[in-house]
Amino acid sequence: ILGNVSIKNKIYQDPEALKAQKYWGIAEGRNLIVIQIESFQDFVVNRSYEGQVLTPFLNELIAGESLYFDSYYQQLGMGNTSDAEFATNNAIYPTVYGQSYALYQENDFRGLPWQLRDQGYTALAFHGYKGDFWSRDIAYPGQGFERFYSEKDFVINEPIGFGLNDFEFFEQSVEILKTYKQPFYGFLITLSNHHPYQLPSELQEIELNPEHQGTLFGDYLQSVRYTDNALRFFFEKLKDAGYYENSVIALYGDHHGLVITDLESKSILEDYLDKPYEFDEMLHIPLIVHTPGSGVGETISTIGTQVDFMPTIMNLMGIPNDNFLIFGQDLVNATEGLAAFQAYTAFGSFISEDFVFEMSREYIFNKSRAWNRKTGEPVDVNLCYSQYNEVKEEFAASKYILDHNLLADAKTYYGEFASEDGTGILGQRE
Ligand code: GP9
Repeated sequence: ILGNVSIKNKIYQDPEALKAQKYWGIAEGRNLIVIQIESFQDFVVNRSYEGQVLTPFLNELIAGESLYFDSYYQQLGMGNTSDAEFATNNAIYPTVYGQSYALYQENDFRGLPWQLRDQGYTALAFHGYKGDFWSRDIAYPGQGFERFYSEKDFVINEPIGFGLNDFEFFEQSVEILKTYKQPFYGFLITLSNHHPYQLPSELQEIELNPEHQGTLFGDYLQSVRYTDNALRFFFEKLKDAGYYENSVIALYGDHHGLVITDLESKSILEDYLDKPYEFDEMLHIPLIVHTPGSGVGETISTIGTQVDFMPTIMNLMGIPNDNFLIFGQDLVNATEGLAAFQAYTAFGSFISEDFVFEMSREYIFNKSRAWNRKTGEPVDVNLCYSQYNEVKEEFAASKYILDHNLLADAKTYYGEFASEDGTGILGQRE
């Protein structure tokens, strides 16, 4: 039973009204290249360490023709990196009752790869690790990817950490893209910036203070800079291949890299950031959408998570969404957002425009904490009670939809059960 759960921002989008939306179609007809960057947190963006810029390339990108979503958060269940992919491509929450790719491999999806295929795109996934890791190989056909290039398809030169290094990954991926006609959707998942961030010393560029040498924090900064360099290299390769001008390129972090339960990292980060390092900063990731030649550059601070990616990119690409059950919203045109979490903090914790609410680990509401998002001042948790309940209902509705495989026939389903007032509140269904 979905009950009175409102599935936000979907359904019956009037094509004329869509065209009036801000930035509608600025990337229409272009290739879509999405880079999911391993363990990439937002705090490194536009920041220096001892006078050394950590992400010079991303900073340049943000200062140019890019939308930078600076209040964007990860959306994971039990599937970690694979859940970041799942939420991003489907605008639905992954579950905490297993790994969504494996659990729902038989489901019918209507996510971004399918939507773009309907527009004549070829949808391709790239990742330089074992194809069966996180059940990607069995999940991707259902997700809509027509071909998955995994470890066995790459030449593993000079591996770092898990395997293929980001430079090789990008270079070889561009060569593979060249074998396809445009337009394509290339979904690329990087690997080098993976815990424990062990970069060969000759590739380390950041001069660390002695107290940060040999720490996870110090290693993370080195590794982040390496990945930033690799991204610059990738963009050069895209230009060489003639794809750059005709592409919209989105980049985001999949999830946290330094956890608050690692007390050494937490302590160093609190010094470095000059504020408490809590779950809200840990789960904070960047999203950058670069549209060369569009003349559009802006920082958008509406709160969102990876479930908001698909509606956001579809607005930019000028594609009406026919996936009737989505949980995200277009962050360009939304006036208010929400980031609600299931994992890496207590289930039901959230960040609203006003508050940060952290459910207690014992799931006792009165023991939970809340603070003002802007000032950090404590606030009465009771102010968060109704929103906490709404968040739990949203997660339950998302799980119901996945458990009952309702995504693909949602159009019919909506037509049959939608409220007549067009609010998108679904009726009862046994
Ligand atoms: C493995 C890579 C890392 O293929 O995506 O996954 P993670 O360990 O970060 O979940």
